[in-house]
Amino acid sequence: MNIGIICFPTFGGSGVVATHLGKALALKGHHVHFISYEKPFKLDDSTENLYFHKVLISDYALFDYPPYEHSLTNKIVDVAQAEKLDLLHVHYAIPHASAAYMAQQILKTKKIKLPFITTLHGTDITLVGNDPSANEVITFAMNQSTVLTAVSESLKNDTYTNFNVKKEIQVIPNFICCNDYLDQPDSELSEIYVDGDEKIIMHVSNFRKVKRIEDVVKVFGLIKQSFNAKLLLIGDGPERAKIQNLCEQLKLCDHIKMVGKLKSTDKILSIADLFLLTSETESFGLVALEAMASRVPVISTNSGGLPEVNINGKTGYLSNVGNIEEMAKNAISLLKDEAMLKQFKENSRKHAETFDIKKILPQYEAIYHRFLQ
Ligand code: GMT
Repeated sequence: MNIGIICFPTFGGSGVVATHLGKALALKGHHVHFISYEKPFKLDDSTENLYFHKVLISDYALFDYPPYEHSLTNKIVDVAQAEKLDLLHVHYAIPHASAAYMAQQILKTKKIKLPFITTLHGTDITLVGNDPSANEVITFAMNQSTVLTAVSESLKNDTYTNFNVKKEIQVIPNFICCNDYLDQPDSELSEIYVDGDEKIIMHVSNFRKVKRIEDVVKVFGLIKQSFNAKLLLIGDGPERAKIQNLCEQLKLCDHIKMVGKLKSTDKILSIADLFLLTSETESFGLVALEAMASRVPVISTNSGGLPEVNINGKTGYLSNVGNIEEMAKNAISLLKDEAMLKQFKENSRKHAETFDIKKILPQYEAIYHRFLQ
């Protein structure tokens, strides 16, 4: 099949999922065409059957805001004709679903059919899409999608609650390739980061407000009172300066390492003892799943789709948003009990395996085949 994939190329779960999906499809012999304004950061040059088409954005003095959706639509139409696309799979509804719809209508005038599947990822529904400035367009585009999927039951319910969506939403969860994650802590990284008997607490995100990283720092501060521990903060984003200030205020700077953005986290996750995810809302929490695949239990909030990923009392613990004391208490009791920690590590890996790409890919392929029929 010739498949077009639209996604954001930047650091973020939706782009990661889209890229891994594209790579897996290419390995199965499909021709996969990524369309975006930059090459997705996880896409390497060397894979057969994978192509990247860059959206060129018009830059003219009249535009304070260059019309990206317009340029994207044009690119979809071009690629669909040149590469004879059978279907389009758009990740993150804004502005990808409405661009896909517009491209579909243009192609229709040329007697070309282009079905499109829209995968909802989270903030396109819970934050950005829910804004009055976006609601009408996104609702229309979701209803016009040939197939609509969401990455968790929670996101599906949020979509029906917040939008007048008539279309059936199929839940296809995020996935990981379990083989990519290590069995044992990476010894080189342990040498760099772990000092003696230190416990490693980890957080990975794009440092946006929704992640509540100040809670990560505060939970760590409480853990630090019971253990020799270090917090590794991986990623970067708008909240970074605020976090730095808080570390200084709490006199934790010597114990917190801002590692910055990493292209891949599979190795560094292996050296963590616990993973913290304190988000206000999280449609799924792909990073939590990645931690679990690395045998790292997760202390998280219970918001959005997190309870579908992190099983309370088995792979980690869930708490209400902002309940720093409870999160710290759970982390400390888990770190104190070696046997229980070992059991949680095993449970985490086992549960992560239920989200392996081998189980999830066929669900997308089944949809694609339905299109062709
Ligand atoms: O978390 C982010 O800010 C990035 C965002 C994205 O669109 O890349 O992540 C969302 O999609 C991921 C992949 O489906 C989910 O695992 C994340 O939970 C979701 N983020 C939120 O809902 C906040």
